[in-house]
Amino acid sequence: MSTLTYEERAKNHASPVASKLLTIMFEKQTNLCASLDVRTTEELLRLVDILGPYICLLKTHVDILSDFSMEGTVIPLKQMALKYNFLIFEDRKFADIGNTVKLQYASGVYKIAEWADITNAHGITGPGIVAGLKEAAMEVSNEPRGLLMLAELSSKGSLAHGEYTRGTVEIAQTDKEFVFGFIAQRDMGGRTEGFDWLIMTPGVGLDDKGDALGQQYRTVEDVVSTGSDIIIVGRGLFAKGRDPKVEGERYRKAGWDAYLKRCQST
Ligand code: S5P
Repeated sequence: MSTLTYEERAKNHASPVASKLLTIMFEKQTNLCASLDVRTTEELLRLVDILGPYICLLKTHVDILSDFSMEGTVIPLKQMALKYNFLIFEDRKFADIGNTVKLQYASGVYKIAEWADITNAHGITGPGIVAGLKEAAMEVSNEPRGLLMLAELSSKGSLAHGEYTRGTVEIAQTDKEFVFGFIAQRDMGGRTEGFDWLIMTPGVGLDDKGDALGQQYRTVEDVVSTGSDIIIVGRGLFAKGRDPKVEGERYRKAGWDAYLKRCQST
């Protein structure tokens, strides 16, 4: 795992999106990504306005919104991203052949490539998925775009381990500029071969062990000490009875303290 500072990593990263993100992280002193799975744009924007100061990244699932539109959802989200200085990650989990994901990423109702700095994909279909998404990114956007591969999952009984995870890492190696990291539970290596992958880890919660549908939570300290660079927190921030402002600062501080501890361990 990397024991370099986010600032050091930002300077040398092969991916412009990763550099931008690492810069935000050290400037704002946060490695917290808020995952806001809510049903309306109003609720999404309300939470982003509270959590904005504490996050480096906002993770969305725009297909959950009942009222998605470019005007009503994307434009205000982009304004908030500028105001609070964070990037946007649409957690689309692409999983089809290259030609199909290219169309899904650029077109349809959501036009993800037009506005999301980051998206992600499964390795199940092979390296064509990276090539297809990259083509869409280059055709649609003048802004840098970045891709994360799903190497491991947080849910109970996940099939993404062992050979599957290793195969996904090999797919990630096919494009050093576009693929800059993984959704994973631990470090994925690669540093000796010149890769500085960012590890983003969901399934993080300080108060619960999991949910009734297979989600499993680990603590902030646990995931950062095994190689996570960015903690992805959803219901821990905004579930019923929780104050997102209080939890935003609590998770930001826990993530940052765990990161400082890791940097000092060398
Ligand atoms: O392995 C995974 C990968 C992802 S991207 N496990 C996950 O839970 N996720 C996503 O992280 C999931 O889709 C959800 O948006 C978020 C976790 O939400 P929480 O409320 O359980 O923290």
